[in-house]
Amino acid sequence: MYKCLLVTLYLTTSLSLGSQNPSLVPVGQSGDWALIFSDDFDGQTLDMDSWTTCYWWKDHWKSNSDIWIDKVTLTSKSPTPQPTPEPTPTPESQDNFIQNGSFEGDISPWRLNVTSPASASVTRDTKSKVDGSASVRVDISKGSPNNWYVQFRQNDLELVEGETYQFSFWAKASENRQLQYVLQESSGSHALYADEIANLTRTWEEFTLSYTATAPHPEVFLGFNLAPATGCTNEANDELQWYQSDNLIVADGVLQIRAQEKTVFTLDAEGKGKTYDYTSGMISSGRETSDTTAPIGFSFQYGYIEIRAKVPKGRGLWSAFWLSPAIHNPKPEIDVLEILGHEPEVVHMSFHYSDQRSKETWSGPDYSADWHVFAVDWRPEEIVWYIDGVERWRYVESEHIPATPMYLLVNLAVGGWAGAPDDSTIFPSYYEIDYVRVWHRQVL
Ligand SMILES: [Ca+2]
Ligand SMILES: [Ca+2]
Repeated sequence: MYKCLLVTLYLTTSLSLGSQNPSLVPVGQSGDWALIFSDDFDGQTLDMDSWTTCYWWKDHWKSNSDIWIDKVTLTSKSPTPQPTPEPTPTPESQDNFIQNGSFEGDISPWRLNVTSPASASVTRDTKSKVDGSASVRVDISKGSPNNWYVQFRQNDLELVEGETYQFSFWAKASENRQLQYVLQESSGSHALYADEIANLTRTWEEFTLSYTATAPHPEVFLGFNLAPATGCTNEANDELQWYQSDNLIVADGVLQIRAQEKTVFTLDAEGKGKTYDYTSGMISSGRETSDTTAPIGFSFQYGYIEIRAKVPKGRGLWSAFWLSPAIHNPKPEIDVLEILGHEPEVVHMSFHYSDQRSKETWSGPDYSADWHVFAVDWRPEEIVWYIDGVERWRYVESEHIPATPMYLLVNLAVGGWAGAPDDSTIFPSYYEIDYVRVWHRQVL
């Protein structure tokens, strides 16, 4: 079974090896090696036949769902005193600056803006409503990298300086999820005057925000940002980044994984709204679904795993290269390389099995200053870590050595074990990868 697996892997990956030098061997290692996986990042974009760009548990963050909105009002909380007091009470609806916030009949004052690759449609729903004869339902069929890619809005509002406004609406969703509601400039710099996140459930609930205009705002829209950002993260480590594939840049034979300050809102594993202040990137040769019967990109059992990389320096940046089981168990885990940006001269080498962790560190030069080669030789009886071709740690408790196929992961996390970034951390920062290779030792 194991030999069949290796043969299959060799055949399926040999296509991508192209005209590469067949005599490539691991740095510092002699012997007879078969290259079973290789990516030199020589193309214009990431090779999506070799990699996925999220963890397999990204299923948690599915964003396709329906959202209902009704009874939208924008009122002036502290109306300007009238010179002539009006004896008859004014109906509340006359104070509403929103046209057809009840979604009666024609909803043309409203518009749904959808930017590719997101996909969504809007309809009136006469079956579920808070007031009048209908609500509005937005059916999101595809998420997007940015939270404003599906936006339901009404333009042509004007806010008076010094006035306090109350923005209210009722909403629910087909599953627990969120939306962001905003009062924003509709031209110029698109200044965001006020914004809040609403955590929607399947039950109608009212949401409000109030805003005092600090200046005259002649061109304003009231909007609902409906599509949580696509991507994933690793919540188990309290990491601060949201992984998105636009942070994976391939150019000049190098993959750059970019960490940047960018705010996205999305859902956590429980479906509650959550905002991330950073985005970054990861690549995995594993699945992009939790379904373990689905084919996996590349996994292997035993081999020599090598990366040539230049890690970023800076507090809060956590560069890693590691292996995880193809059967989606959290352990065992082999960490070829972990470097925390505030101590870029320290390489962490770790092996996790059941709830145990064995680790060693190696202090060398500033690994952010130049390219270095990090490798692990995973054999049935031992795991050996190499830095620039020199052995730096050896784990020999053979009863704990993983005997299960594993896949590759390369990622740049923000926060978590590395702690939060501080004012000295530079964004964007880049984790640069020249190549990732895996060899099998030929058995004669
Ligand atoms: Ca209504
Ligand atoms: Ca390269």
